[in-house]
Amino acid sequence: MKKIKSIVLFVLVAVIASMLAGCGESKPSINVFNWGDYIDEGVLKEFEKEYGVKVNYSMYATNEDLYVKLKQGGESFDVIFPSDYMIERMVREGMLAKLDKDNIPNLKNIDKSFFGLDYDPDDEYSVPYMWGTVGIIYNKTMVDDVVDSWDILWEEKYKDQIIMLNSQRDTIAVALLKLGYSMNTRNIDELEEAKAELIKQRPLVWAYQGDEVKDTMVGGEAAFAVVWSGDAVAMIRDNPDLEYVIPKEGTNLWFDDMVIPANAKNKEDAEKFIDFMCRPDIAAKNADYIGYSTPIPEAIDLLPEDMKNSKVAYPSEKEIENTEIFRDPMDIVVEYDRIWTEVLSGE
Ligand code: N2P
Repeated sequence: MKKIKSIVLFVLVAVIASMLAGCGESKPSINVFNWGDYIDEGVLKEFEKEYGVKVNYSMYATNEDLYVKLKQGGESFDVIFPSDYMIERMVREGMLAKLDKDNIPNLKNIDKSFFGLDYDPDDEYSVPYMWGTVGIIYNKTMVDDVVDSWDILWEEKYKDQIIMLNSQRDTIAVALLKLGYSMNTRNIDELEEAKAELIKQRPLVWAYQGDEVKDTMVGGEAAFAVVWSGDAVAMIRDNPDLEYVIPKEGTNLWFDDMVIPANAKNKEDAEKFIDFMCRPDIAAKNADYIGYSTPIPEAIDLLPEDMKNSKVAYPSEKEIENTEIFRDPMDIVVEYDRIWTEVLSGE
């Protein structure tokens, strides 16, 4: 009798265990691949709770890293966050899926000025996530000069006090702007001149940094850094000695959007996720946490006063008059790769 009881118990435990395992398997999931420091992970938890969809979250550092990872295959992703020029390239190369807008009703919350931009003229593939500018952040206690030009990043006296962005497109653009050229030039001589400027600047540069720049500047370890505006907002919040400037030669105006790769395995839940991120309360929570600028006016209204009124996050039309949006370099992308490798190796 005792033996029968324990057999029954064993079978029962085995059945429950296999049911539980089955539950785990059937829970849907999405693979979300985003820039580092670019989401409030609490928002991911909220999505998982509300939709019963697990989010597998991983991160990259630059558009180029994202592109390479996608091309390598292996892993597949359901939502990624490339910038304008990279979206244009990915569409051209058939790497993205067209969105079913019926599944993204919260698109209506996005300001109309973010639609119809050159990188996705019919808004078929991308949903705006964050936007911003590129500028110079500097520590007012370490700099006496007026900071209003990219030229200051080539001043001998600031040797080892300068941080440049560890991002090929952004850094080559700074040199092009300094020279008075378009950041979208297709002229190889101009690109070569930009390369020479960056190689000339190298001995003055303490490091080429990505997300680490926030700790460097907040900790007062360098006088200047080229940064994305949202990171500037986050840094100024932590160290009021810092100030952000858009140089007079102009700068890059950028847009990072949510898109779905063509080989995504769970497009339906990816669209739910994108829709969730466009809810004003969620977009506000996220933008406040990361410091970046949301394209959703109702979300801006929900932000704390200091953030809502930040000229760094929400510049006036006039302040961004002298800006350019990156375009896909198409065939000359190989020149960008070559130039960047040569700049980093100092050749
Ligand atoms: C956040 C990266 C922001 C990307 N760490 C700017 N395009």
